[in-house]
Amino acid sequence: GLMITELREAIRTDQLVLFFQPVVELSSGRIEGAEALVRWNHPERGLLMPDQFIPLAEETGIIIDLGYWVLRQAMRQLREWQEGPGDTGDFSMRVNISTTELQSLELIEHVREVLAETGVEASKLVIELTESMAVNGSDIDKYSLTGLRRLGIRLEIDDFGTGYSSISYLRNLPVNVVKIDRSLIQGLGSDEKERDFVAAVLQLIHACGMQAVAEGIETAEQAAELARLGCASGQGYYFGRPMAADKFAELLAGS
Ligand code: G
Ligand code: G
Ligand code: MN
Ligand code: NA
Repeated sequence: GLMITELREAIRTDQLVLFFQPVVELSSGRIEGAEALVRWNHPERGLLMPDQFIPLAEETGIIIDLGYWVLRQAMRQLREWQEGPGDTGDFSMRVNISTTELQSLELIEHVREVLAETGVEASKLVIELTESMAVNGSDIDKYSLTGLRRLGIRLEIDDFGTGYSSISYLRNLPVNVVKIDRSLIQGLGSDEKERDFVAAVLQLIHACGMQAVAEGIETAEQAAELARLGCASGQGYYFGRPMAADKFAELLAGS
């Protein structure tokens, strides 16, 4: 269809654009990284959100090229910020990948290539995958996950708490960071039970030797509560919405 042709064209002609949302160290409020989120600047339809084209890209396999574009663009941007003003010493960049990418034999090679090309240290790249992708456990998935870890990049479970979470699987995953889904963060700040629940989730993550990031933080109370509970990092509208690169650079320069 038309949309498929357009999407291929969009990748080739740089109609895609990355937005960046800050990830903050909760104890200090310092910006410690960004999550790259793709948009499509469509010539007629304006700025399209990922849910309007990522599913199509997945179905058609275009996601492989799209993901490669996102990865390269994100690492180029990181390199630029590393060389610019602001404290970017341990600044990291998060990139989302989808099932098809994880199952592609090219993924590891793409990551290796982009790191070599941009000169970004592997430890500054965090790849976000969903719970079901990590748990699924096909041989190729395991191959990709171990291969990525061997390169020295960090792996993060996205949207934790929304999939089927058996407690025991988490321990055995080759994952460094767990991002707690915003549905678990929403009730924080008003309700004692919600706080106890999030505290238990954080304990689970820490008991697995992993780091926690909370997403969907919308209020100062939620940020303070999470810091008190020992959650290392946070993300959400309270700290900043996903924004264009030049806006993000201003934020960084002022930090
Ligand atoms: O950008 P927004 O906040 O609307 O993100 C919506 C969803 O799109 C999120 O679940 C996010 O993981 C996904 N998404 C955003 N950018 C990318 C990308 O570059 N690749 C993949 N596979 N998913 C993305
Ligand atoms: O699935 P993933 O976590 O990659 O998706 C990120 C999505 O979450 C983006 O669409 C982004 O706009 C959205 N998001 C980021 N912060 C907040 C927040 O504080 N509240 C809400 N409701 N959505 C958020
Ligand atoms: Mn994400
Ligand atoms: Na998420």
